[in-house]
Parts: sequence; C-alpha cells; structure tokens
Amino acid sequence: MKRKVMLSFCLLLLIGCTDPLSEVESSLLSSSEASEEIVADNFAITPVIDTFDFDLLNDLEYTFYDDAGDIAFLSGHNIVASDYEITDSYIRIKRHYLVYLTPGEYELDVYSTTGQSTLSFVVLDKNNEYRVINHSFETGDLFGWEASTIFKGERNLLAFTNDAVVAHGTSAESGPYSGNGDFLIGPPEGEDLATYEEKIGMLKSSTFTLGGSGYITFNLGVGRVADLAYLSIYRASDNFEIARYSDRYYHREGSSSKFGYAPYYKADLSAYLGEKLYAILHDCGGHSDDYVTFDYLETYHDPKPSIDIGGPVVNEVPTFALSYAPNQLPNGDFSLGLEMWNVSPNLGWQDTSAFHVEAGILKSNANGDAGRGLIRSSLFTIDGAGYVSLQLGAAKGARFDKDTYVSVRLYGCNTEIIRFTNDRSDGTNLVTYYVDLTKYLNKVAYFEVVDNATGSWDTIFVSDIKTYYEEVPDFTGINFANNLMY
Ligand SMILES: [Ca+2]
Ligand SMILES: [Ca+2]
Ligand SMILES: [Ca+2]
Repeated sequence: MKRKVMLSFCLLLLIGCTDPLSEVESSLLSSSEASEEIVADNFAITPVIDTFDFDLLNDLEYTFYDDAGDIAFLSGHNIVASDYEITDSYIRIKRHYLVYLTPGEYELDVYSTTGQSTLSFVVLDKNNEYRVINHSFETGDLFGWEASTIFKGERNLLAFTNDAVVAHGTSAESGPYSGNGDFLIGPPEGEDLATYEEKIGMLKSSTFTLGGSGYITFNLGVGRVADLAYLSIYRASDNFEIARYSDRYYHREGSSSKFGYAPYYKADLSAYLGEKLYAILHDCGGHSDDYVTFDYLETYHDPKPSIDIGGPVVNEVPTFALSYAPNQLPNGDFSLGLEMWNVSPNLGWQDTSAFHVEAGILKSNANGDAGRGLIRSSLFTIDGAGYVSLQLGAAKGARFDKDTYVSVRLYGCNTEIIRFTNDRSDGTNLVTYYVDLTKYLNKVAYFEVVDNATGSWDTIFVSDIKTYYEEVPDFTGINFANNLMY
C-alpha cells in the first residue's frame, strides 16, 4: 500500500497540477506498474521525532532493531545521502533538507541488507514558504543564512560568523542586546568591541514568497551610519533592491540603541505581495558603533502587525533624479561643482557638508579631515571598451583602504562591483586609476565616494572621471585599480 501511495505521488509530480487527482489515481491503478505485487515492510522503523517544525528547525529521528540488518540508504522526495545520517542505532533526517519541503505528510523508502521498509513524517504548516529560515537565529548559529565578506576575501574581517549569534544580554558591554527569543546577531562574547566594529560583511536570508498582509518586521539596532549598516530587501527574479532600512531610533536623544538595543520595526512591502524576495543585512563600516544587532525577521503577518517600537521606517534605497544614463558621466570633471552629484542625506554622517569642489577636484574635507560622508554620482552606461578612469588624491589615513574609497555599483540591484582606494599614493600628486568593468558592458552603474574616518589624511580627493573609452586605454599595471571586493 505504501508503495502505491509513493508511486501516485511521484506521478502527480510528473504530470503537474493541472490533472485532476481522480484521473491520476485511476490511471495509476490500472497501469501495469501499479498492479505489480506490493512488497510488505521487511523490518520495523520506529519514530522518535517524526514531525518537522519550521520554527524549531528540528531534525527527525528513527530507531530500528536487529531485523533491519545494515541500513544502506533512503529514497524518495529527492533526498540525497548528505540529507540524512544512518548509524547502527538510528536514522536522522537533517533539517537542511526538511526546511525546503512543502507542509504535508511524507514517506521515504528505507533499504537495508534485509529488505525494504518505509518511514513517514509530517512537515507542519507554519507558513513555511512565506518565511525565512531561522528568522530569529534560535538555532544559535547562522543556519539558513549565507555570510559573505566584502573586504579582500579576508574571513577574519567578516562580521557575520556563528560567533556573532549571541545569547541575549550576555555579550554587551552595556547591553542587553535584546531581540526576540534566546539568540540574536551581535558582538561575540569575549571579543573586544572595537575589533568587532572593524569587521564588515553581508548576511543573506533564504528566499521567501511575500504573503499575508505584505508587512515584514525585524529588530535592528546600533548601525550608527545608515549608509553603512542596513537591512535590504531584494526581489529574487532580478535582484532588484526594493527596500533598505536603517536603525533611525539610534539617533534619538539618549537612545538605548547606542548600547545595542535592537528596536522592533515594521515595513509595508504589500506592493510586492506574491513575489519571491530575500533580505541581506549589511555592515560596511569599521569605526565606533559601525556594527549591528539584528533579530527576528518575520516576513509573514496576517493581519498586519500593530507594534512599531523603533518608529516609522524610511526606505533609503538610492534614487536618481534622472534615469538617463549616457556613456560619459555628466560632470565627471567637476567643472560644474557638485552638479549631478548627490550627497547622501541619510543619518550618521554628522552633516551633509563634507564634500566640496576646489579647482576641479571633489574633496571630502570642507570641514577638515574630521568630515565624513557619502556622495553618489548620476547614472552612466558601461560602454565602449568597458574601462573607466579617474584620479585619486589624499585618502591615506591609518586604515585608508577601509575608510576612504570609491565604489562602482550597478543600478537597481546596487551591487558593489568594484571598490578601490588610493593605494598608489605618492603623498603629493593625484594618481590616475584605470578600472576594468568589461564584465559589465551595457549595464547601468554609478559611483559612490565614501569618507568614513576622522583622523589625519582621512579625506579623499577625486577628479577627472572618464567613463567612456572607445578602445582599451594605454596604461601599465601601476595605474590599474585593484578591486578590494572579493
Ligand atoms: Ca532571536
Ligand atoms: Ca562593522
Ligand atoms: Ca574624513
């Protein structure tokens, strides 16, 4: 009987959802394969845990007796060897396989040296497909999330590791880093806070379908500079960044978020109901309070949530006044001052007056080396030979390659495709850098110039940006811009 059920399930998958069930079953029963003799279970499999809960993210476990002989493998529902573990006393089916199953009842075939048996289990319906895996980090690690480095592939500079999943209230110098449940993202216990603040990285969630009310909620704390610490939501079909949120609560007078508290925010994404989305948490800053506390990304609410502790969110996705993207960046030589350029108005940069133009050179030192800020160009299309060039000066402070840099990002997804810095500085002259963007021909992009440091020489000069070369320009390795993003 169990074989029959399995067969009809497989056939259903093959035929697709347009055929009515009754037709499938009757055709199945009359088929020669279905009339084949049904093999009875040769040995017993006893469930210990046979219910999978998307909130608990538990493994399943089964025991068996001597009559099972040596169990060789499981089969069915696309299970592969790495999805389960067989010892001489138990079978364990791992959560990384179970999280992707649609809620319902399942059976797997079990093959051993003494014959065949089946095991069954249930995947509970917790709106699994509408939610991200391990949304509250209650496994105590980054299970279901994907961390990546930003800076020169240096894993020891990666902010998001299993060590950064911390218990509430234990890791803060002046916490608690409250979130929801027992664990959240925050500075690892025992690690010097300044060391952790210097780390950067990205943390990507699993993909979910936006359902229910179309509202999402999350706890997000610290993240002093909005442009360097934020949660982004992307549309999976084209990786378009649809929303970007920072912890605005941090900037309130006497805010507890300065000590790690992660306020609860809600955001209305109902315009994207039914679409597949994913989230990425970003930490791009390396100084005081340039880190995040983060927890409880709940993407399914029905009805819409009423709680909103951190105050209203603001969508801080970069916007551009003109969608026009010529192949030569307008005002790339700064002959029109800051025309066509946009200083970020987002919170955490002290003010927006750090950038000015002096003799055709963009400089971040209108307020001296202490000034910090981010300025964004208008759009350009990567065209011709696929090279761009510019001149860089200053930008040689103590941690210049993390603090004062130029990025090129793609419009829409806002992916940083290259980050480079003035690593060839001779201390006096502007240095020309040629940037290879040939992999991104015909894409629309923009520049970001960042100054996130306040010490001596922590200021960046940029001039003479050319974004169109008909032929590959003539230059030597000395002037080739090295990408810090890999
Ligand atoms: Ca949690
Ligand atoms: Ca950081
Ligand atoms: Ca500065």
